[in-house]
This record gives sequence, C-alpha cells and structure tokens, in this order.
Amino acid sequence: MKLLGILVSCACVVAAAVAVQQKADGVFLNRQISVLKLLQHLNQPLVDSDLTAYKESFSPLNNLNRYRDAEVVKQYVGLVESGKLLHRDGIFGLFNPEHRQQMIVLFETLYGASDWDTFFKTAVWARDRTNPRQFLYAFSVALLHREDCRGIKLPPQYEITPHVFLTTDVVRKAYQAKMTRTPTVIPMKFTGSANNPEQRVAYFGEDIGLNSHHAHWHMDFPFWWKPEYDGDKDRKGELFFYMHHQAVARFDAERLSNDLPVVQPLEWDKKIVEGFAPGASYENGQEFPMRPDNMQFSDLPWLTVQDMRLYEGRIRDAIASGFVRTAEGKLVSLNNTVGINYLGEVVESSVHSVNPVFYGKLHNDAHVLLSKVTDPKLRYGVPPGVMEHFETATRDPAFFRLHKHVDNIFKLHKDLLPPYDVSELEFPGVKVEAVKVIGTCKASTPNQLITYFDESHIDLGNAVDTATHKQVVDIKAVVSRLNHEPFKYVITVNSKRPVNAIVRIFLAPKYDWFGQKVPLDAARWGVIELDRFPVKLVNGDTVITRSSDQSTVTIPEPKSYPELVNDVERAVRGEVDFVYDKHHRHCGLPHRLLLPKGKPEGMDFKLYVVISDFDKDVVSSEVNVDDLHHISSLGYCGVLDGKIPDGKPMGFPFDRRIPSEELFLTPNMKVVNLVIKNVRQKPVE
Ligand code: CUO
Repeated sequence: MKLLGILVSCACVVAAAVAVQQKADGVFLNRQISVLKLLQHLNQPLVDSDLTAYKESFSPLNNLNRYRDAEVVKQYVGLVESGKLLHRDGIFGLFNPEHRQQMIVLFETLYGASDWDTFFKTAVWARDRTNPRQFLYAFSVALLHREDCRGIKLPPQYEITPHVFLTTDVVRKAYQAKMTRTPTVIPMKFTGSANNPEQRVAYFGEDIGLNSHHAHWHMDFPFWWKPEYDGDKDRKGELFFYMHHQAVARFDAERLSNDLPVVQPLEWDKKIVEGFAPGASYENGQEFPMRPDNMQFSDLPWLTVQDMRLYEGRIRDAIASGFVRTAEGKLVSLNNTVGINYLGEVVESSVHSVNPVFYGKLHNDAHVLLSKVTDPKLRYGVPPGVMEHFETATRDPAFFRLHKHVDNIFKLHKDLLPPYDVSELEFPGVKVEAVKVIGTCKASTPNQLITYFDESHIDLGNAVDTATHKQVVDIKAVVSRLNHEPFKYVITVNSKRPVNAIVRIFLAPKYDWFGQKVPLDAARWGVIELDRFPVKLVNGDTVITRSSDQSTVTIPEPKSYPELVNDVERAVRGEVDFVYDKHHRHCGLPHRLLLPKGKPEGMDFKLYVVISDFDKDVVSSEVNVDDLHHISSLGYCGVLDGKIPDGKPMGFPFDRRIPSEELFLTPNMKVVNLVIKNVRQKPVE
C-alpha cells in the first residue's frame, strides 16, 4: 500500500500518511483462497473437492432470480450447451469479435450475479466449460469490478498463464523438471540476439511486471466497457492517452540509456523495420508467429490498410477543425481540457467513441493488423501474434512504434491548445527553494541515483499439468530485471501562508541521441512522471521528504502465487494475520521500473518539481488532502470508482507547448540535474 503525502516541516512532522489496510476475517479469507484455488491449472479440470462440489450442485439456470439479467445467463448457458463457445483448446483473442462477444456474455453473467455466493458458484460452473483464457479474462474483469470482491488479490498474470510469458525452452525444461521430480530454477533469456540492437531494451518491453501492468490497465479500463454497466470510468479516454504516452516516453528513455535513438513511429505505408521472434508457444502448442524485418502492412479480409489511412485522416481532420462529429451529427469541441478524453475514446476506439462508424477503431485495428501481418489472408492458420493480447503486446518493439504513431496523433491535438499562461502555471506565494534527491546506498552522492539488474523468480507450478494440482517439485524461472536503489526527494518550499498543494515530479533525459541538449519544448513530450502527491504547506519553510517507494505511478512487487496461497492458508489456520487493502490495485508500473536504466558512466537527466494549488486542482471542494491517502497507482491507472481527485490534465504542465522556458518556470517549479548510473551489481545500502 502506498502512503501518500508524508510531509515533514522544519519544525515538526505535520502529517503522516495512514494506510487503509485491514485484517482479513473468515469471510474474506474464504473468498481469497477460493479465487486462488479456482485459477490454478486453468487448462485442467478442477480437482479441488471444495470447488468441484459446487460444480455438481449449482446450476445457473436453476437460479435465474439471482442475476441482474436472466436473459444473459440463458445466453451463456445456451452457448455452452450448443457447443458454440470457443473450444477450450482454442486461442482466445479479445480483438476477435466472436470471442469477445462470448466473453462479454460470461462477464455480464458473473458481474450481474446478485451476491458473492452466486458469483463464485457461477464461476466454478463456467471454469471447465469455457476456454481457459476467455474464462480468466471475463472472471478477472468481473472480480476487479465487483464491490464484494474489493481487496481480493489475483495472482500475478505470469503465474496464472505462464505459457504466454515464457519462452518455449523454459516450458520444456519445466516439464523435464517435473518428470524427473527435480526442483529447478530455469534461467530465461530475453528474446533475440546480440545481433539485434533492439535486444538492448528487451528488458523493458519483456519485463513481466510491465506486461502485467499493461494487461491490468486494459482490464480496469476495457474498450468494450458499456455505459450501462455500473460505474463511470472517469477520464478513461484521457488515461488511454496518458498511460500509453508515458509507456512510450519511458521506452525512449530506456533506449537513450542504451545508445539507441528514440523509437520511430510506424506508418501504414512504410516497412515495419524491426521484426520480432517471441520464441513462445500457446498452451495448445501452437507457436506465436515470428515477424521478419521489413514487413509491410497488408490488407486483411475484413480490414484494409486504406481503411486505416481513411480513419486516421478523419481523426486528423477532426483535430485540425477542433471538434469531433457524433453519430447523430452533433459537433463536440476538442479545444478544451476534456477534448483529449473524447479523442482517446475515438482513437482507441472504445464503446464510448462518439462515432465508431466514422472514425473507425484505429488503434485496436492496428494491433490486429500487426498481429496478423505474417499471414494476412489467413492461409496458413497462423495463430495470433503477441500484439493481439494485452499481456504480451509490449514484448514486441512494434508495440512502441505503433503507440508512438498513436501518441503523435494526440500530440497534434495538444499542440493546438493554447500554451498555459503564467496565471495557470504559477502558485502565488509559493516558491520551491531547493530540491535534493538522495539515494540510500553507501556509494550514493546527492542527485545521483543507481540502477542495477537483479533476479526475479516466476513460479512455474501452473506451467506444467499435474494429476492432483499439488506441486510435486518447486520449479521456477529466473529472469533478470531492472531495479534501482531506494531514494528520497527532499524538497524545501517556502509559502507565504499555510496552504494545501500538489507536488508533481517528472524526469526527462537532458541530451538527445546526438548528444545535443534537448530544448524544453521538445523535452516536455518525453517527460516521465515519477510521483504526484498532496502536501500541506505551512507558513514559511516546509521541508517535504518523500521516499521513492511511495510513488503514485508504481505498485510494489506482487507476491508469488505459492506465497499468496501459503499466507492465506496460514491465516485460515490462525497462525498469522492476513491484511488486505480494499483499494488494492493490480494496475500500476512495477516499482522496480520507476527509474530508467541510465548508463554505466552516468546519464544526465533533469528532474522537475512542480507545486500547484491543491484547492484549485482538485475536482471538488469535498476532496481533502487526507482523503487521498488510499489512492495507489493513480498516475497511470486513475481510480476504479468515482472521480480522479486531481482535475488537472494528465501530464500537466508538460502536456502543452512551452514557447518560452523562462516564462514557463515560475517560482513554484524547480529543475535540478540528476545523474542515473547503471552498475553491475546491487550496491550496498
Ligand atoms: Cu495498451 Cu495498444 O493499447 O496496447
């Protein structure tokens, strides 16, 4: 759980954050363990006797009064009984309209169950009758959105369906280990070879936590989410822009850290320069397709490249004219702070697009075009590529190329908005006096931070079939992942009055690939958000001390599947307490990726600290500094319920053009130089 807003003044501790964690009672523990058992060995039928009992004794059709919509339940059961559901051995693709529609019917059945009992028994009923990944997706989205499931943890994505995260050689070795009953730790390499410069940044795109974050973002904000479901998804279109914008900015910072130029956008008429060989196989044994270098986009039977140009042309026209046209012919202005939200929904496109017939599904279709580029006429029965699944897409360098293209469309819009004037940037009476960044390792010097690679384990219990679902031997994969030394920001702020504020912290590479200093107006589109949190400023000097692990863009390392099971089972036996957080989010950048890698000799960055007026920024006067303590991974993942409390445009104040650096840097901002050094081994703390 993140703690928001620890604030230390010169004289005293003004406020301390309180985590919203609670001790799990029997009911919660039962639900948590049931979910963990349900998702084990999804490719095999349930064997756990507690759960199989439901399978026999419960029937959705005999309980129709226990769902919001009986018709949808009948529809789902009808799909099962008619054999029309995707086969269990098939490959579920969310972008496949038929697969998605079936999934939605199951989701609506689960989401519409009137109580936990009905929800869970329906899930048990559905589990062995539905394609495993189709079931997992529908179940996960329902669980993440049901009020009675708040706080329940899903195991890490990469341990529920490890196949799609692992290379085939690792899966094979896992089977060998199981057959020979040898506890094994299998090293997993990044795909590609040293002959491919892109491999230098594979640690980022292939990071299991990044993939998991991305998959969870799309579960929290599904493009198919219907307006009639409970809960408005606040600023979903803008978040689509911002989360992906930040992913691209971070990828670029990693590229510069590795002497690679920033990623170039894909274009419909140009070659897809980089190929990609995932080296992975689906659970059914089919291999993820490999894409050679320099392929060209090709028409699919239902979608042409010309369609993409056409839809994009319409979107660009809308941006240039400053409005989008709804399906009813109404004009909706884009030239304001909510324009980006409309545009995000249109570009993605989601069910909330004002006019999907006219503007198409540019981004979603691009994922499919890329995924099927090696077999566009579907002649060879090649399975979908990594781009067709949110949990695997970031592995492909083309993901970032596509999203750079999409990001440039959003930039076009943002660049047409008037730059912020001084009155929108300043915070009268508030001045940032000093900013210091201090690492915790022994070798640290101020404003120099250390990154390194360390090992992370993936439990492979679910990668191999078992007769009993009991893990006979411990089998793990080990991967090398970027990490950094913990650090803290020490920010001295002078205020002429006691006032509430929001601190926004960003990082940007100082030099481009050519070694030239990047002017602020160019650098601002590549700034990385590190943190955003509220503080109370006193009259006079306030020294804000904020530790890196409190960042509101990241989430901590999740517990592994076996650890989670073990913790809950021990709590059920009364041996330990199990605490949970109702506001727990699975979406969020893995904390270990907070800082870009930097270089062995040190890489120069600029750190921007911007202090803005809390009372002006928040969406409602009812939002209180202390209320914000429970918000985790707000930066890229927004909120699941209600309104995002920070009403400023995402990325503020760097989201608009900056014609003059001097006028831009008002006294409530400060920029300092920061060096990030990548070392071979974890430094001594
Ligand atoms: Cu997240 Cu393109 O939307 O991958």
